[in-house]
Amino acid sequence: MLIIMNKTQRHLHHKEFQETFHYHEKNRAVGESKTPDTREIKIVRKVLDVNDTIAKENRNLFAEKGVFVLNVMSSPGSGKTSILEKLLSRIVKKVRSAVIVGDICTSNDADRLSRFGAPAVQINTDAFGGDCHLAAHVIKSALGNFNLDDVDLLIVENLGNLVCPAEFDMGEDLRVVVLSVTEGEDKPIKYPLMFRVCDVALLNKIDLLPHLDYSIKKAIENILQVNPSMAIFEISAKTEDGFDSWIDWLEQRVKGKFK
Ligand SMILES: Nc1nc2c(ncn2[C@@H]2O[C@H](COP(=O)(O)OP(=O)(O)OP(=O)(O)O)[C@@H](O)[C@H]2O)c(=O)[nH]1
Ligand SMILES: [Mg+2]
Ligand SMILES: [Zn+2]
Repeated sequence: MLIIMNKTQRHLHHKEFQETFHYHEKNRAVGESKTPDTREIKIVRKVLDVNDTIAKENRNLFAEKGVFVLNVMSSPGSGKTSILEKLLSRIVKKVRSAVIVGDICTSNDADRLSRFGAPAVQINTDAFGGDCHLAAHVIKSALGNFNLDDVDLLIVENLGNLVCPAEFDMGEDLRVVVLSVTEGEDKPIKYPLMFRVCDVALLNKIDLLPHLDYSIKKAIENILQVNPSMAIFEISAKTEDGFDSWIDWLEQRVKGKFK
């Protein structure tokens, strides 16, 4: 049997949603929106509208300060931190970088990334309900840890999750999705929103291909079916295969913003 959840059910795990939900419940007692469906859709819209407003403020601030912002997303363990370690090791001397990492618990990833000399801030969402994504207001409050005048590239590693991080704009310039070859070729068509909103897909862990029944060709077809304009790089964070091409491409994008 196939059960399709509605949009409201999908958002029930978000703390912001629940707060807004209670607020509306109170209003309903004094005669606001009546039908459950209408009310629920309105609430979801409101959460995302508030986020978009803060994302716009973040984006204006980044433009004013000359900061290029990357939002790196994937399912848990696809290799986001490993890729960022290799990226930072190559660019940190020429591009003034800073890092924000989101996880439910632990500072493992910020510890790994701070070894390269760029300031790194770990956000743990456990303290505010275990949220499974970073939102614009969280990034805004983390910015107080940096002097943005000294930052050219701000790298955000989102929580490991292929679903709701795709819905929350943070004011970034570029969205990166990492898909490792151990996850199966069908993820782009199973989680289409993530692949629709991203600008570049990094097919990671290609060093493992000899051990797997995995078709890179099929994975690329699936990505392009969802997002025909996606830039795609086949890489390995272990061997650094493909890194020259994807970092050249990234540098062009960063330069493009400030031309
Ligand atoms: N063989 C191989 N292993 C990799 C590669 N990239 C990452 N790994 C391994 O995959 C595991 C997860 O890597 P992480 O970089 O921690 O993944 P992540 O996406 O940051 O994980 P979360 O932050 O927990 O979502 C680690 O054991 C890495 O060593 C790769 O290109 N090849
Ligand atoms: Mg990580
Ligand atoms: Zn979430």
